[in-house]
Amino acid sequence: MVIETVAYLGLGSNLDTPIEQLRDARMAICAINGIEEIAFSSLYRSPPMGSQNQPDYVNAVMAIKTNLPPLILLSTLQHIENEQGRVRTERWGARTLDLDILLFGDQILDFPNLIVPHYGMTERAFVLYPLFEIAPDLMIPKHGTLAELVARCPLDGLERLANAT
Ligand code: ROI
Repeated sequence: MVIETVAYLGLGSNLDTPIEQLRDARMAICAINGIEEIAFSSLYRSPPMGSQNQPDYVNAVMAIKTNLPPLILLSTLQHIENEQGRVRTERWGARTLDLDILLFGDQILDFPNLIVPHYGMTERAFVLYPLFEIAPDLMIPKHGTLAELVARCPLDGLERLANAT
């Protein structure tokens, strides 16, 4: 039996033409056997969280259907990050491409290298608003409705860019 799970991924970049990084990442993710895209949010520009001494980010959220187990999905995404020449200068510093598993079905996962729901997602405008755009009725395990989290989260300078498609 093949178990299909709907997962939500966060994409972010602030180096090396971020819009292209996200577009290439989307194509690479869609090309993986066992992953099917369900939805892709608009692109959003956001001021950096963490060190202010870095360019603005471009962020988006993608919904996928997958039959990959979570840790295989994680290593697949890490491979794509590395393939796209990921530069990561410091913790909370600039990066070429960041791919995060935000949600994996309604599962709560606590592996040493993978915590789901993603630890920072519930208070980050650049995750919550794009997610709300593609899945307004979502429940976040341990945190309640996405709508409530969005209502409590200031925009923090987040700006919607042109449609990704
Ligand atoms: N800040 C923004 N705005 N967007 C990100 O994707 C992002 N990613 C990060 C840190 C450095 C925390 N700041 C960010 O990893």
